[in-house]
Amino acid sequence: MDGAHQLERASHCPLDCPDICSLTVTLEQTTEGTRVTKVAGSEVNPFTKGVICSKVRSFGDRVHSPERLSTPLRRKAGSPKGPGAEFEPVTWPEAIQKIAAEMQRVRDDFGGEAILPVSYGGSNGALTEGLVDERLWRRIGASRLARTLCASSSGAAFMGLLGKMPGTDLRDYVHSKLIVIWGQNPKDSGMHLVPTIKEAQSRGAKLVVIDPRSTGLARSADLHLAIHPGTDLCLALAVHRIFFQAGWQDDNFLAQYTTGVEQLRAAADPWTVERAAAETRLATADIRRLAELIHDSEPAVIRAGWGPERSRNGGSALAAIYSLASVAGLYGPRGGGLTASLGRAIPISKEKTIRAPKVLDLREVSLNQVGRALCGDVSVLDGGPTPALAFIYNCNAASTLPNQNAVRAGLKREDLFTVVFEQVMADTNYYADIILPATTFLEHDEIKSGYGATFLTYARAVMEPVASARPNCSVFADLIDALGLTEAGDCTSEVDLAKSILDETQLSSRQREVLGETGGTLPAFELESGRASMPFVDHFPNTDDQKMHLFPAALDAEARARAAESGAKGGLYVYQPDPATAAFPLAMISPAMGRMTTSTFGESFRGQAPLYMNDKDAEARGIKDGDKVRVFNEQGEVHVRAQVGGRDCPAAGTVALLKGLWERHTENGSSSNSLSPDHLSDLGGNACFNDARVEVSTRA
Ligand SMILES: Nc1nc2c(c(=O)[nH]1)N[C@H]1C(S)=C(S)[C@@H](COP(=O)(O)OP(=O)(O)OC[C@H]3O[C@@H](n4cnc5c(=O)[nH]c(N)nc54)[C@H](O)[C@@H]3O)O[C@H]1N2
Ligand SMILES: Nc1nc2c(c(=O)[nH]1)N[C@H]1C(S)=C(S)[C@@H](COP(=O)(O)OP(=O)(O)OC[C@H]3O[C@@H](n4cnc5c(=O)[nH]c(N)nc54)[C@H](O)[C@@H]3O)O[C@H]1N2
Ligand code: SF4
Ligand SMILES: [Mo]
Repeated sequence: MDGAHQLERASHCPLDCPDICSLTVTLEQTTEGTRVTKVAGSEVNPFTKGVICSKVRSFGDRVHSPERLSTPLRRKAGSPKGPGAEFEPVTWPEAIQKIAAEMQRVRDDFGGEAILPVSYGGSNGALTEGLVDERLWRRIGASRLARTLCASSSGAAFMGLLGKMPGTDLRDYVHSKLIVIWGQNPKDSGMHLVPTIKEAQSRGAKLVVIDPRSTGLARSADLHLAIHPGTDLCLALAVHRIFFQAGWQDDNFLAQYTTGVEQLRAAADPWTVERAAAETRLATADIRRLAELIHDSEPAVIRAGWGPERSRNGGSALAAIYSLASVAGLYGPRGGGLTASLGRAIPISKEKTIRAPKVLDLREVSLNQVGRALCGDVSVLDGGPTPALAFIYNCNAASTLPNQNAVRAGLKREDLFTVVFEQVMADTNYYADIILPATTFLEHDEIKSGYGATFLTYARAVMEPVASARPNCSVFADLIDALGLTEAGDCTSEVDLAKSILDETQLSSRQREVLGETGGTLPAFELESGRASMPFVDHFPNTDDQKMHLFPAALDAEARARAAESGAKGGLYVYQPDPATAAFPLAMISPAMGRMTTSTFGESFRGQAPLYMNDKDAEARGIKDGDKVRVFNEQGEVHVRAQVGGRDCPAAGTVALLKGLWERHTENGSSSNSLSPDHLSDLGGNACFNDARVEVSTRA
């Protein structure tokens, strides 16, 4: 093109992914504006080493997508909410004034708690979530939101046992002689671990994969345990019991660095290999082999993923897995130990920058129960009013929240005023009264603390916002202004907010220098020598006595209270049985897919998603590969085609429908979340997506 001008800019990927890649973005500037022509990996991040996933290589397609929002929109008068709703453009000042007026009205009529913010972690770091938005919610007295959609079972378990403490650095896995990938699928959801595992394998490491599906990594493993979903607790406790019975436990480590081993041992005692085999549907010999491999290998490392946390037993399961690394004495040698979900390279401090006090007595709604909350179900309203205004941002709620039919029914309420602040025309938008266009990470500044690769990054926008899209912080600042809630000293510009956060996070001057003013990556836990800091060698649990608590009383009480809600007996390490019934015997899981990040990029995923089924389950139901099927339970139903056997096939008794699907990706517009229950996990109140139990039949 005439007069086209190319330039390259450094950035970082802040998408919800453990890897936090460093990027080089190529832009073409013409008289018509700036276009992203290439996104490539850069060498700045030593873990991702210039390699990135295909989603982000084509990120220009998202930035310039025909489905990208270019202006604020309002629902046309008379157009019903939901799929097919029609919208018309409005100006930014009109949209802001309307939203502010509605917030004021709702607060006057029903109280601030009738305003419900609904947000999660789309592509969001420290500048775009929980900052100026949080300032608004606190000042206006909105409902608090328990953002427990993900990583809260594992987070609660990790915090209770170890406190905030980095695990084994993923780069150190090359030194391992045994790698246990427990409920993670790095090929699709954190790809840079795969070459590290391959490298370790080429140096003689053995690989164990614990996953109901026959993933690529599982097929290349020395031992694949195709566990029944939600039963990792039984497996982990059985391995503990084998260790204790054989006297394999590392008594020196346990005495020096832990408390509570006797209680853990008592909890494991009933879990004979035979009992665990019955619940997990694994062979007894395989369970024993797992224990033997862990005992015989040094260094051995466990990578605990997110699969095991998404069930009623999620917290206890993860706690038992974390404990296993200590009972087996895996810490010490480089390449040994455990890595968990609780990453956050450097915990970022934002309280002073938010500039509004936390109000703990405001009612709290669980993000997992937003559907029922919007429908006015008092059992999830915590004594507060039914929401009259929902402000949805950083989250494609109609796709990603459990109990999808309740979410949709709630959002269809005509007496609910709904704002959706989005980058593209996602499913949730169709339920909005006002839609606001948001910038992508190439158009706004971001600070991100990685949760897998342990780096802190600071990246400035590489281009001007597309059309009239705006970053979260400036939109929330405008709303605060329009509501008359601005206070002297509030900072609102991205640069000032970033400076304030970095000051508050108390980085040393050396760290600040490494991070730089843009494009910098700060390794969080590196020693002067350049070696990654090692747990129980260089750093220790962040608990009151610096020891790991294998049986924290607070977690036991929490799990007990959760079980009591449904009249069951519970506690830490107490297994809650499989929720299958004769009518709905199959477990349905909804794992991550490589081409999307939960529902992000749905606009460019053409075609439909299959239901993955095991040959045995298909045969028992007369279903053949490619058949049209109906997947259903008491909560909802999904119409898709079956993919029987083959890649990523689940074990018999389990079916899989990928997470994050949009309406267009199934025949009846419903996704796995129409089948996922909205009860909460034993610890941390996590979503229990994988507790869905279903039946499958053919359809015409
Ligand atoms: N491309 C891509 N990358 C992503 C994401 C994405 O959607 N797409 N999502 C991001 C997010 S939000 C997260 S939280 C992480 C998640 O990263 P992962 O931990 O990989 O999460 P999942 O895909 O949910 O589950 C991992 C594996 O657990 C298995 N699994 C399911 N239930 C169980 C169980 O009960 N026990 C065991 N042992 N395994 C089970 C599944 O079959 C799956 O292969 O990935 C992040 N990265
Ligand atoms: N059935 C089932 N459902 C699941 C899961 C499962 O395992 N099974 N996994 C769950 C997990 S692990 C997670 S983490 C959640 C993720 O659920 P969500 O947080 O809803 O994640 P995304 O689907 O990525 O949607 C985020 C949206 O935020 C928008 N966005 C991104 N950046 C910005 C920004 O700066 N400003 C604004 N205003 N918007 C922005 C994106 O366009 C995108 O549409 O989904 C959960 N849903
Ligand atoms: S989504 Fe993950 S793998 Fe892809 S570029 Fe971002 S950080 Fe890297
Ligand atoms: Mo997640």
